[in-house]
Amino acid sequence: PQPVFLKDYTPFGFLVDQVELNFHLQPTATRVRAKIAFRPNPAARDRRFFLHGEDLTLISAAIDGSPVTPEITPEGLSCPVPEAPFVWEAEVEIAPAENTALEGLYMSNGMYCTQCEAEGFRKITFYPDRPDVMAPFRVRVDCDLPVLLSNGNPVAQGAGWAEWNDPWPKPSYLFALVAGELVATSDRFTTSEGREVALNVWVRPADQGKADYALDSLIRSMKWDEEVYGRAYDLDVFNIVAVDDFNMGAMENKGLNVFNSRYVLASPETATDRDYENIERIIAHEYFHNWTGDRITCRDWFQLSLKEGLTVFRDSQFSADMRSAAVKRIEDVMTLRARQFREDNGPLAHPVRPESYTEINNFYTATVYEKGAEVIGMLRRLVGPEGYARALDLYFARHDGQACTIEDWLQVFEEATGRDLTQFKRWYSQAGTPRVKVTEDFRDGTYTLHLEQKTPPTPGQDEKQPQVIPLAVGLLSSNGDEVLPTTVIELTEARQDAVFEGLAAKPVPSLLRGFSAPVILERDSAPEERAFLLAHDTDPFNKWEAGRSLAREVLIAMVTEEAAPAPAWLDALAAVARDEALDPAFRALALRLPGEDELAEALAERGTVPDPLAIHAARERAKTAVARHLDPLWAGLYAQMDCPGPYSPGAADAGRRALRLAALGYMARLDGGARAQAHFAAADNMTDEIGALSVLLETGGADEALDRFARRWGHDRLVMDKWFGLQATLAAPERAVAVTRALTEHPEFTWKNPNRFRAVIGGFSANAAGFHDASGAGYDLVADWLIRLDAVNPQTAARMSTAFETWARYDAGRREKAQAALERIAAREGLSRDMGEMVDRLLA
Ligand code: DPP
Ligand code: ZN
Repeated sequence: PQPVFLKDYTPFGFLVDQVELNFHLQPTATRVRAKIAFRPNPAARDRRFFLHGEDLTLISAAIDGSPVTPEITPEGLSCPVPEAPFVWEAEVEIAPAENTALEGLYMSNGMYCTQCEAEGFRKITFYPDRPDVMAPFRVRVDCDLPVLLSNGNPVAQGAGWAEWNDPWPKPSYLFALVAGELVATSDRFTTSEGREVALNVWVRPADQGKADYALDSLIRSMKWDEEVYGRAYDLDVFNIVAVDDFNMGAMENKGLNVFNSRYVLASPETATDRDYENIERIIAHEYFHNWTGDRITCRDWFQLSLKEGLTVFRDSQFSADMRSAAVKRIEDVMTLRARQFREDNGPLAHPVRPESYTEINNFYTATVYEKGAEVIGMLRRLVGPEGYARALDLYFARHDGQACTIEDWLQVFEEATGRDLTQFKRWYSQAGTPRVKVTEDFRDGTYTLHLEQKTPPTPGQDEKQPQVIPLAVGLLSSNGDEVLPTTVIELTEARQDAVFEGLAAKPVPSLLRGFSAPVILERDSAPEERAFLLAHDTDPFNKWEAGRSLAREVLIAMVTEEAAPAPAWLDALAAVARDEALDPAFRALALRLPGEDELAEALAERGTVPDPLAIHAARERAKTAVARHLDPLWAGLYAQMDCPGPYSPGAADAGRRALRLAALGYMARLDGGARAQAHFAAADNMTDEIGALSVLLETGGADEALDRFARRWGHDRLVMDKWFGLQATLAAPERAVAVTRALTEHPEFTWKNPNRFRAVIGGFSANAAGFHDASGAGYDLVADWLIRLDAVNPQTAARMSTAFETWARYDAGRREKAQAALERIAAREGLSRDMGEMVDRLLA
C-alpha cells in the first residue's frame, strides 16, 4: 500500500450537486441504488472521473441514462464522462451481515447501522469518498424493520419504507443509516432561532429506560453551544442511536449520531460515575461537531485535528462548566500524559497535522485529538477569551459550508486579533513533547527564571525549532501569600529569561499553572518546596501537580534506591486528605498514586531502564505506607463521605463517592478487606459495586465477589465488560497472563465485539507488570489476539497494537521478546493495511 501525502492534495475534478440513495436492506444481499448529479469543478485541473469503491458488486451503471461499463479495481472505478454536468447512476450489492470490520454498512444484534468515517462510505456505493466533496443527500430505505433512520429531516414514511432528506451539504463520511427494532426516549428543544427540534435517543427494547441521561446531556449541550458559541441546531430532528458493536466511541453523522452503547446507556445500578461523565462528555462532543465538523468540515484527512482538536476543546469547556473546572483540568492532563505524551515519546509520534499516512484510521490518535485540543487552549490563552470569541465568530461566518484547513483556522485568528501565528503554527507540524528546563536566581530583589526549551527528535524529524509556549506563572512568598498572581510568559526562543523585580525575598515559583502548555517541565526542586506548593498554591492544578510530582519522586526513589517513602510526602498527603475546605473529588485525585506506566516513563526519561516488577512492588509498598500513615483518617472519611439519599450522577456526589472509595482502598490494606466485602455486599449503585470489587481484586479475596457479580450481571454486556476488564487490569503480575488467558477462554468472551475485546486485551495491556512479563508471554498473548482480530476487524486490531508503543524503553530481554512478537505479526500473510502500517512504525 502506498502512503498518501499532504503535499499531494488536489481538488476532485467534479462537484456533486445532489445525491439520491435507495437502500433495499437484506442481511447478505442489500441493494444500493445511487443517483448522483456531477458537474465539472472549475477549481480543478484533473478531470479524471474516479469513484472510490471497495467490496462492492456492481450490478449496473449508467451516465445520463445510458449504460456504461466502468473499469473496476479493488480501490474503485473509472469511466469516461461528458465535459458538461451529468447524472451518474449505479446499483451495487453488499452483504452487511458479513461485514465484521464494522466499517460501511453492517449489522449488530439484528439491526443495520453504518460507520463511514473516515473511508467507510466507499463500502456502500461508488463515490468520491473524500471530505472536500460535499452534497445534499436524499435517502430512501426499504426494510421490514420498524425504525428506519437516515440523516436530515424525515420526508415521508410507510410500512416498510422511509425517506429522509438532508438539505445541508455534507461529505460522505457523515452519511448514516440505521434500521432496527428500536425504542426512543424523546423530548423537544426550541432553539434560540425558534426552531422546534424533536430529540430521540434510540435503543434496543431491552435497554429501554437507560437513555435519560444521554437525552438530558444532549439538551444541556444544545443550550450550552447556543450560549457560549452562539451556535444553534439546524434540522427538525436530532437522532441518537446506541449500537453494541462499534469501533469507536461515537460518530457525529449529520442529524443522526451513532454511538457505542457504552456511551449512551446508563442507570445507577449499571453505570459508574465515570460512565455518566463520559456519556455527558461524548454526547456533547458529537453534538458540538454539528458546527465544528459537519457545517465546517476538513478539506482532507490531514486536517483531522481541525475538527477533532477543536471539538475536544469545546467538550472540555462544556464538562468544566457542568462540573468542577479544576478537577476536569487535572483529569484531562492525566489522560494527556498517559496517552499523548507516551505516544509523542515513542515510535508512533506524529505531528498534530501528520504529513503522510498509509491508513487514516491509524491517525485517530491522542495527538490529533488531545494535543490538538491543547494547542487550541494555548491559542485561547495567547489571544485572550475575547480574541478567541472574535476569531471563532469569523471562522463560522467565513467558512460555513466549506471543507477547511489548519491554515484557514489560523488565518481567522490572525485577522481577528492581529497576531502573527507563523511560529505558533509549529505546534501543528512538529511532533514530540517540548521539554522546558527551568533554573533560577535571586539577587537584590530581582528574581530571574532562566528558561530553555528543547523538543527531542521523533520519527522523521531530527531537528526541531523553538515553539511558542505560554507559560503561566505565579509567585508565592514563603508564608504562602501570592506575591505575583498568574502571569503568562511567552516563551518563543530556545533560551529566554523572565525577570521579576522588586521582591522582598526569594519567592517560590508556581510554574505552568493550569498546565498552560503541553510540555514537560524540568526543574530540580526540593521535596519541601513541592510540599509547600501542595499546601499553599492558589492554582488548583498546580496544587495537585505539586503533590503528584512529589509522589513521583518518592516512588522513583523507592524503585531505584529501595528507599522508604519520604515522611514529608506522607504528612503532606495527610494534610490534603483531612482538609475539609478542599473538594472531595480533588482530595480523591490527590490520594491516587502515579500509575506504573507513568513511573516507567519517568524512569526512562532519566536514562534508567524501568523494571516493571520493581515499579509494581514499590507502588504496592507506597500504598501500604500511605494506608498506615493515614490510618487515623480513613474510618472518619469513610463515614463522612457517605452519600445518603437516591443516587445522583452529579459532580458533588461523585466526588464524595470517589473519596470514600479511595479511603476504602487504603483501609483494605489494614483490615484484610473486611470493609470492602461489606461495601460490595451493600452497594446499591455500580460505582460502589465496581469500586469495592476493584479494591478486592487489588488486595486479594475477590473470588466470591466476582462470582456473585457475574451471576447478577451475566445478562448485561456493558456491565460484564467491566467484570472482564478489571480482572485483566488488576491481576497480580505473576498471575496476569494466566488470568487473561482464562478470560479469553470464557464462553462470554465474544471477542468480535470491540468493547469486549478492548476490555480483556486492552485491560491486560494496561496491566504494565503483567503485559511486560519477563518471559514474553504477555507480548505473545496480545500478539496472538491482534493477529486473530486483524483478520476480522483491522481497525480495532490496529488501534490495540499501541500496547506495544513503549517496548523500546525496556531491557534487552524484554525488547527482544516484544520485537519478536511484533515481527511475528508483521510476517502474517494477508495482514491488513491498518495493522501493516502500525507494526512497521512500531518496529522502525
Ligand atoms: N469523529 C468521531 C469523533 O471523534 C470519531 N470518528 O467524534
Ligand atoms: Zn470527534
